[in-house]
Amino acid sequence: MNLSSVPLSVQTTCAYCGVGCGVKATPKADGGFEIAGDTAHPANAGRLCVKGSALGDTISLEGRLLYPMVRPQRGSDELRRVSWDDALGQVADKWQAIIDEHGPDAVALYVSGQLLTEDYYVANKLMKGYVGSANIDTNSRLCMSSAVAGYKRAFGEDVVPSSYEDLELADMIVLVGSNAAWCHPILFQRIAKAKEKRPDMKLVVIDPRRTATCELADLHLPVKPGTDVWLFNGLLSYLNQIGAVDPAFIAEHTNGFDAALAQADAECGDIAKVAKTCRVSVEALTEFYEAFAANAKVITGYSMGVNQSSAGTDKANAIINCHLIGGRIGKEGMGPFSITGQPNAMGGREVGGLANMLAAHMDLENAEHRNAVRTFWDSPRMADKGGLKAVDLFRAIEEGKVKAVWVMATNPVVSLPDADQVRRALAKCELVVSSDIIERTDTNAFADVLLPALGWGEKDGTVTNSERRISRQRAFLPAPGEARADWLIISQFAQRLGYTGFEFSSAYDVFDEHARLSAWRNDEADLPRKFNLAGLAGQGTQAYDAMAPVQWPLLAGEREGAKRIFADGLFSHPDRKARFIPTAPRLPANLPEEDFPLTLNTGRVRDQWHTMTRTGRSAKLADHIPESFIDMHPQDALIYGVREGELARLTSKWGAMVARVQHGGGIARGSVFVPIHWNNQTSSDARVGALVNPVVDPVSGEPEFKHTPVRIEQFRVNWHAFVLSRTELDLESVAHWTRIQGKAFARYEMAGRQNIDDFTAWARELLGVTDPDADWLEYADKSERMYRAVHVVNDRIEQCVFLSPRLDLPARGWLAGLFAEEQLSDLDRAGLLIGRPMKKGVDAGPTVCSCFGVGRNTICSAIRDKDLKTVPEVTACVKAGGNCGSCVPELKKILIETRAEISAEMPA
Ligand SMILES: Nc1nc2c(c(=O)[nH]1)N[C@H]1C(S)=C(S)[C@@H](COP(=O)(O)OP(=O)(O)OC[C@H]3O[C@@H](n4cnc5c(=O)[nH]c(N)nc54)[C@H](O)[C@@H]3O)O[C@H]1N2
Ligand SMILES: Nc1nc2c(c(=O)[nH]1)N[C@H]1C(S)=C(S)[C@@H](COP(=O)(O)OP(=O)(O)OC[C@H]3O[C@@H](n4cnc5c(=O)[nH]c(N)nc54)[C@H](O)[C@@H]3O)O[C@H]1N2
Ligand code: SF4
Ligand SMILES: [Mo]
Repeated sequence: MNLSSVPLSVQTTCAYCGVGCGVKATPKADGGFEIAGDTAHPANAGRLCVKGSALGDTISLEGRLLYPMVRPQRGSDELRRVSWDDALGQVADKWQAIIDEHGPDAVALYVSGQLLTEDYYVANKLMKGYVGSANIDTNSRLCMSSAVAGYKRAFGEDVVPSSYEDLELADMIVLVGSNAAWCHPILFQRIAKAKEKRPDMKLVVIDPRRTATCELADLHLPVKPGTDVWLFNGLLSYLNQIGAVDPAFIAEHTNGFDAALAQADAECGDIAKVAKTCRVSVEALTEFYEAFAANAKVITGYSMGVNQSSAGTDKANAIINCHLIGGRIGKEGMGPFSITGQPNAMGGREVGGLANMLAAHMDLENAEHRNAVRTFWDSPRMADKGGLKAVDLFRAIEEGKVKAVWVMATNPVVSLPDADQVRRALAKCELVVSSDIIERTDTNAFADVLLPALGWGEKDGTVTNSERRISRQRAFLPAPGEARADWLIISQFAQRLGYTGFEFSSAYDVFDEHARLSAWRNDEADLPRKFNLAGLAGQGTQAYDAMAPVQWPLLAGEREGAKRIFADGLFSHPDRKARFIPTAPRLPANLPEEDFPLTLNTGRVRDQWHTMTRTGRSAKLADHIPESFIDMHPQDALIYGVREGELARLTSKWGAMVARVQHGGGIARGSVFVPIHWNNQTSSDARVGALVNPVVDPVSGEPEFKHTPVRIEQFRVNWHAFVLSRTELDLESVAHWTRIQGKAFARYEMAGRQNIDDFTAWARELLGVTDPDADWLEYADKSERMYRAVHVVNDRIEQCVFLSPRLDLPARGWLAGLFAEEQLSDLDRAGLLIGRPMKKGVDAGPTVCSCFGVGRNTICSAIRDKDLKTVPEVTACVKAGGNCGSCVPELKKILIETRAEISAEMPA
């Protein structure tokens, strides 16, 4: 890329979630970039959530993988830098040797919804059209493969029929298994705004947990985990009973109604019975059913609480059935809307990223489709059967059936279920290659060859968001080190293998081929697909570079794509009809039992992204939830002998982890919730994937991430401590630790078992201070076994450590502030030794608003002192919530709680 041609501001797309917000990156005088929302982008109209706003914090080169590396010895930490030529040569030789000896199914690619469409397209072409094996699967298998399977069963094609706008036009929105307030914040804000304008608009949230999303809901149904099919079968039966049916639509445009209804009636015809099974009140369930029937314009949005289940595909179809019965699909304000997670989950679906799909919405198992693609690609060897799905793929690797795996843009040692099995598999695999932007990850630790990819801000191409809108990601940074675009790495590899058809010279070349394939034979009667980018084919590099966000389908000559699909009642099955699918309800595959009495639910927190390789580098994002946790009901904690704030070990049949117990207030008895983000780079023992059962949905192959039986017990330690340090620590002697990124320092929360006799010696060793003359302040209370020490260099705080046998350690926020100061004042030194700030009001409490760094204490005090009564008043007073708005649901909760406290204190 020629940087002199880069305009002052570059319009690109956020690197994170499937909302797909437009971002404007503008260079600053100090060499950094100002990141702001793009007002011209239809997804966000200028807004960004807290993760998007912090993108600028994650573009530094610290920790980046910048050169191709090989690991001379398995299991060793040592990496050797090699040339691209060498690296690709080594991989190609070994790869080809394995194919020659064991056939094409002995090699595999494991890719990601975080690749650009261009990268994804080339990877698929290579495997399915040239290597001749469909052993290419993606982390989207773990994410929305159930939604894909549900759409395909119902519509004959994987098509999201609605647009974001429909969420604003709906009279009722049902969010099933979606914590949109934290996971799709800008979409959630659009819903919140629409609801503000039209307070009659109803929001129903179906989730076993009371999440931040529930703060906006008119009705929350805290269903028993895994019972969604009962709930929606019950709804289908109810809608039929009261006549909320469109008989003409059913007759003309669908098949299978009678069978689906009979299935629903059989077990779910009685509201009281369904309520009991789902563990919700009959009143609440009736309210939901009545509202669904009464409001024609209903959008049902669903996400991981639906997809990540051994009944995920049935859950999706049970929902779609309820829309089909009233013909409520593809029209303004209505439809079953799968909300995708990753920035390019949808692009992956277009290129056929899953092992059981073919490019451009064609089917691998369909000979006609295979022929069409073969001709288009002029491919020497087409795969003719589905490949291994993610969980099976890593099993086949451990069994030695797959002997080479190339992982791209995903971190399976953290994110797959039964994650210790993934470690075993990779340790056994003959050739492990990883393309990543970060050098040290849990997965890279097993790679023989590491290939440096271009990251966000450096790479060029397209992504498709949840509403089928294709947006450009554009580079505004030069390529660092020797990093290369993923599509280029794969193309060069393919050429080394001797394949022609990979002579792409730019992302545009790839995109154009992808667009042409989407239109290829798409007008023939036996091959019609809704997915069509004909209007973007042959547009030329300039138009591609300037491409505005656009939805598909986009037919030849069209400038704007379709907002809605299937309004004409013509679906993609051969008979052009949609299908009702009978969904027989069943419980999760593994249920709690004596040894494992609790159900483990896993998911996301507001300010972290997946395995934290990027968001974990931002101090701003670390504040909201600095450590992993086990959220549980206080009564369960009492029963199992664990206490809030203390560490506990969770164990399942598959693995174990350690984290801190918390009572967030939103969990029903019998369940615990643990975030997915922490891993071996950020904590000693908090990788929750190790516990997750590897059971998958029989249709989609998506794992059951939300329901694993576990037990909990105390994790006994003799002391708790934390360190703030400008240099990295060696944590060998510590029983449990978490590393938290600060501004110019790292914070370590830790706990240990060993008896510490000599505090000073222990602390100096931990902090790596060998100089006996170092400026070292300390305070020790031998009888209380409390200790604190501060290491000062040139009058500036360098490190500090605080230790106690209990959890009564001082607030970290105040200490973090001292690291921003060039010089410690006498007052600061005194405060350090007594373990609390000498100035008043400096403990802001846990961060609520990450954008402005506003803590809970500050917010509560303002509500009390200024008698604030609404969220806008709080924002006006303390700024919290005034930028990205991601914390507004939490502000609302704090406001309600504090106002309740104030009224309780008032004299009667
Ligand atoms: N902050 C943040 N945002 C993200 C991501 C991130 O890592 N961090 N990742 C992105 C990605 S890839 C994805 S896939 C999305 C995920 O977005 P979401 O699906 O909204 O997020 P999760 O937290 O995985 O799970 C959603 C909810 O499902 C509920 N649930 C569990 N079991 C059941 C059940 O049986 N029935 C029902 N109805 N609900 C259940 C959980 O309690 C949880 O609150 O988020 C995207 N956005
Ligand atoms: N227990 C549990 N596990 C889960 C889930 C759950 O809810 N519960 N959710 C699942 C879901 S929905 C998802 S989507 C997965 C996500 O899980 P992963 O995909 O494993 O998580 P990420 O951290 O996003 O991994 C992306 C990797 O790609 C690297 N990377 C970033 N940009 C680029 C690039 O441009 N090129 C290349 N080559 N590499 C890049 C990053 O450094 C990182 O190592 O987790 C799944 N696992
Ligand atoms: S909602 Fe946030 S994370 Fe998602 S695309 Fe928009 S700014 Fe990025
Ligand atoms: Mo995902």
